[in-house]
Order: sequence, then C-alpha cells, then structure tokens
Amino acid sequence: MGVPRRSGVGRGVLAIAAGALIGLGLIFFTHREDLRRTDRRIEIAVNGVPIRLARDLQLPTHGFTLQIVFTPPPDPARRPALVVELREERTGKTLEIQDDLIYRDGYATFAVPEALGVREGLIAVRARATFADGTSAEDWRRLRIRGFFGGPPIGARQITHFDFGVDRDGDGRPDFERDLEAMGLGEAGRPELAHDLASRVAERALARVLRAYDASDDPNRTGLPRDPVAVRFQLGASERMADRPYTTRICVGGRDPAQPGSVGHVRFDARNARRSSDECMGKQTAGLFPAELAIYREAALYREVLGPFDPAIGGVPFGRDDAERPAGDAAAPGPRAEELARAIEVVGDVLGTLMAHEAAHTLGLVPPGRPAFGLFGGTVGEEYAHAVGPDGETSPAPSLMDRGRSLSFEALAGAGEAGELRFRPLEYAYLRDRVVLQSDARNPYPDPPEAPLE
Ligand SMILES: [Ca+2]
Ligand SMILES: [Zn+2]
Repeated sequence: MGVPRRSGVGRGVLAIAAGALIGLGLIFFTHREDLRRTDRRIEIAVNGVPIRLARDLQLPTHGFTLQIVFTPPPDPARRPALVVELREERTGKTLEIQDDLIYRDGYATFAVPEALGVREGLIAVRARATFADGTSAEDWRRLRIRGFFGGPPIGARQITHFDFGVDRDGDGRPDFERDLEAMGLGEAGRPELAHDLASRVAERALARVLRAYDASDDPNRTGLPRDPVAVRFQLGASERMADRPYTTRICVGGRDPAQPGSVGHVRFDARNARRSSDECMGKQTAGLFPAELAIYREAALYREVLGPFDPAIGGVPFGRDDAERPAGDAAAPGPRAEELARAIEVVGDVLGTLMAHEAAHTLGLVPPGRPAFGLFGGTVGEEYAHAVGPDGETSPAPSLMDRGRSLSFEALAGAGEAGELRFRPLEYAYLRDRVVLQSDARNPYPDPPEAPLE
C-alpha cells in the first residue's frame, strides 16, 4: 500500500499537532526527571499488522512474527537490552527469546520457528527493554494459538495457472487475441500481430502478479530480505500429474454474457478449500474478461495510452499500416513502436492487477467478517470478500482487494496516488499462513453468494 498524499485538512491538523507538541515539550522541559521514565514506550505487535486490527487474531504454532515497537525509535548505536518471554498459560512453560531478534528502524522482530515448540492454547508474551541509562519499558499481551484444521490454507504446493488460450467462441483463436484487436492492439487481417502482442501482455501481467505475491517491503516484518507467498503462478498448464490436484486454472479472455461490464470474477474459495478448481467455463462463466476493459475508455490514462490505437475512440489499430511489425522485431521496430510498448506495459499492468485480485479470491481472500472468523472482508453485496476497514468502511488507501469497481483504471495500472496496489499486511499474513481462521457453526457471517464474485 502506498502512502496517500496528505490532504489540505491533514496539513492543518498536523500544524495544530506540532503546536501542541511544542507546548508539551515546554511542559516536559520543566519535569525532566519524570520525562526519562515516561517518554519511552514499547508495544508488542503481531505480523506487522496494526495493533487495533491484530487484537482478535488467532495464530498458528509457528510461522507468525512478533514485533517490539519502540516509541520513540531508539538510537541504533545505543540499543536497549531486550528480553521477550513466551509463557504457556496452561503449563507455565516459559520460552525466552533474546538473541534471535532482528533490529529494524524503530522495532525488533522475530519469526517464530517450529523449533521453538509453541503449542496450542493461550500464551502470554512479555517484553522488557532496558535502556543504557538504566530506565526500562515493558509490555505484555496474550495470544491465542490454534492449529490449522485440515492443514494451512496455502501450504507449499498451490499453483495458479492463468490460461490466456481459452477459446470460448470456438473460432480456433484464443479469445484474448480478439480482445486485443478490439482495443486496437492488432489488426484483424494479421492474426500474427495479436498473437505476438498477447504473449507480451501476458508476460507483463504475470510479472505484475509476482510483484503482488512477493512484496518487496516485508509487510509482515519477518526481517527477511524476501518473503514470497508459496504459490506458483504460471501461464502454462501443469504438466506433472502430481501438480494437477493443486492447480487452479483462471481463464483470461472473452467476456461473460451473463455479466456485461465485468472485467473479471471467480468463485470465492473460503480457506482455499479447493486446491484445484477451474475458473473458466463450466456451470458459471468465470475468469478475466479483458474485452470489458472498454468500460474504462473515458479514463485519462486509457485515452492517453490506447487512444492512438482503439478505433472506438478515434485510434488506428496497430498493424493497419503494413510497416507496423510484431513488437519483438527490434531490428525493424516500425512506426509507433514506442506507443505500442507503452500500451503493452499499461494493459499488462492493469490485467496483472486484476489477475492478482482474482487469484486471491480463489485462495480465500478476503475472509468476510472480523477475526477470528474473517480478516475484515465485507459481508454483504459487492463488498463481500473485499477489503473493508475494522469499522466496516472501505479502507481509505486503495488496496489490491478493494471492491473491483471502486478502483480506477489509473489505480489498476499502478499510476494512482497509492502507487502499485498491494495486499494489506493482514491479507499477506493469511497468504503466508500466519493467521488461523476459525471455522465452526458459530460463524456469524453469511456463506458466499451463489453468483461469482467481481
Ligand atoms: Ca482455491
Ligand atoms: Zn473481487
């Protein structure tokens, strides 16, 4: 998630806050002795998730992460001595963590390994920091540890196959190539152009999916340089028989006549109960419908990038001029090669963002309701299984699992104010099997609706 730009109102509030802080500074100045004891706080956090959102989380016996957050951030040269203690409430067994904490800017973090031997039940976590001047700060909280009923939802073997070859109309060509031609990326009489462009857009889109599931900024604060989700995303079908029971196929191409204007929908799969599913034809049409990107024709970015090509808004399809060659022909790029490259990038990124979103639905995001049953997914209507805040409102900063229709073409392209859309840390924690969802008859939230999700 990017950092939203501050609004004018926000700046005003900040100015007032700064004024208040200066006032407080003056008061503290006169009570310097008290200040030493009261101004340093530590707080125990879980999975890099804001404490308010992590309150009712249930955690697995290993794999989750603990953070000790310092306010204010300590001087890296004079780090406090920090002891974190885990005590099983049932047995009184105590585990102490001292040497394995990884320090980052303003916090220390620890990924709980299987070898630590945490067991199901309640554990009390206590953290104590002792600073160089002899003062100390403490925090404690209680965590509920549960096992994954039937195994973790993602595990290690899941595969998602984005099938760009689907031919719903049976004309012998992938529907996706026709979709590209409809937006002017290809000329109807020269199928080799759309064929070439299709593979380039697919590669670009896949790269975008991989960025979503291999976050560069450590959303759950593992302290590791990389923390990719253990799902393999591929453009080809699984060839090994052993992989097929773990492969979900999501079709990309064509449209769903039952839901005109939908750029994509698949079935929401709570806790990824179906490792292998077909989000394509069958009983209900599902997948990604790139032809419907036409709904964004009024968007400024769409007009800028596809305006030169899309005949519906006055463009000339790529390839109408015989001199225009397949995009890969570096030796003879032909006219409009740069415009074409930009169109491939933007369409690929938009499609990739939608693919990341739909794939997440097939993996079980966003579980409706509050923890421990859900992860702040919406519970009714179009908000079902989409990101809402703990107060039931859609989160103010756009994120990858926002209701699709609430996202602009610019946001989908990663060109909006929030930058490239991301999973929220809590959603990432689910994808990394770091939270346990309770599944029993007491679940107060409704079952998935019959119709596929947007
Ligand atoms: Ca699934
Ligand atoms: Zn959705």
